[in-house]
Amino acid sequence: MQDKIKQLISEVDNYVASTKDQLEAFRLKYLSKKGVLTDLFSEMKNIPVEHRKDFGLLVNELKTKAEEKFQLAMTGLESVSDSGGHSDLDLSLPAEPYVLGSRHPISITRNRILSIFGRIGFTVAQGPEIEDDWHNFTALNFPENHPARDMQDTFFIEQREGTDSIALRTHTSSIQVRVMETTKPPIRILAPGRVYRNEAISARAHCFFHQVEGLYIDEGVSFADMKQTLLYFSREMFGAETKIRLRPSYFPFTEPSAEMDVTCSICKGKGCNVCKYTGWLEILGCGMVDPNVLTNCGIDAEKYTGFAFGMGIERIAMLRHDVKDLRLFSENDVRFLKQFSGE
Ligand code: 2U9
Repeated sequence: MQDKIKQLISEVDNYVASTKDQLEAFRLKYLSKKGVLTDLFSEMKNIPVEHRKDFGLLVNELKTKAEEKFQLAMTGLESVSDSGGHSDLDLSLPAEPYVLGSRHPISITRNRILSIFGRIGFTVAQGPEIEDDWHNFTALNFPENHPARDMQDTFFIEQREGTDSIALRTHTSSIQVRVMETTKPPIRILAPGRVYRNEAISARAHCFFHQVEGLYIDEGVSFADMKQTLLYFSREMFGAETKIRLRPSYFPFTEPSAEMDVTCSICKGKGCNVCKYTGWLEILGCGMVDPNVLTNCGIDAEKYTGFAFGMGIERIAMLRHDVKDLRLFSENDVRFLKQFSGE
């Protein structure tokens, strides 16, 4: 009798059901009320007491294996049709879609700025983040004792006597110096990129941020050209009704220099807490390229003039998206980042 059960166990082990009908036959043979197992359990009382335990263990093994085999085969056959064992899977259906991330708000804002200036002929230039003193300071007319050249303001990598230092660029103007050194005007470029300043990190300041600077050099370029170019940019960026105003300022690399405000796009110039009830928002600095800078970069300052401007991308993104803390842009918290979509 025990040999018979062992043979049944081996049969169950090797059993393969290809159709639901075959599996039903298996169920009827082993697991139904009139099946082998019911017979074997009722046989138990006829087994001599000294063999009953071994008999019981074998019948239980057969029962467990038959049940497991049935469950497994059932799951396997669920996707197989009764007629001929073809799969129900439709392999032509599209795959599960990938969950897409979203572009970073700094990239979205930078791309909008580049696209607006791109439409009036500005191309994009790039340069290294680690710069020498000449391209970051000296060529741009920074006096030797200017505070930006101080450890307090700039991250120096190698600080040497005189004007031989290596530092993380403090503005993307160094890109424009490199282009001017190697290109004959007309020059009409944008210089986007990350810049570094030795500042304590807070909601309003960070040790790195992003800029877009622009430079236009040709014969006869005037302050009026700059004003009109920046008015075009402001209207494209902040809306067709936007007005601009220029306030006199000072930068070592431009003369004359100005800071530019746009009418607050939140309150349309009426005054609100974003513009601190002035109706105006400061968005960029600009000016006519100082003739010393042209000369330093090998451009004839008698023949050519040019204008330049620079803006912080974080500042523009904060105004546009009402972000109150600069640190959010560099913390990579997806709850913040996934709120932005677009270009
Ligand atoms: C060259 C000559 C002149 C670029 C300019 C500014 C004015 C300016 C600031 C805005 C906010 C920097 O990001 S910020 O902190 N920039 O105000 N930048 S003119 O002038 C140049 C650049 C290159 C060869």
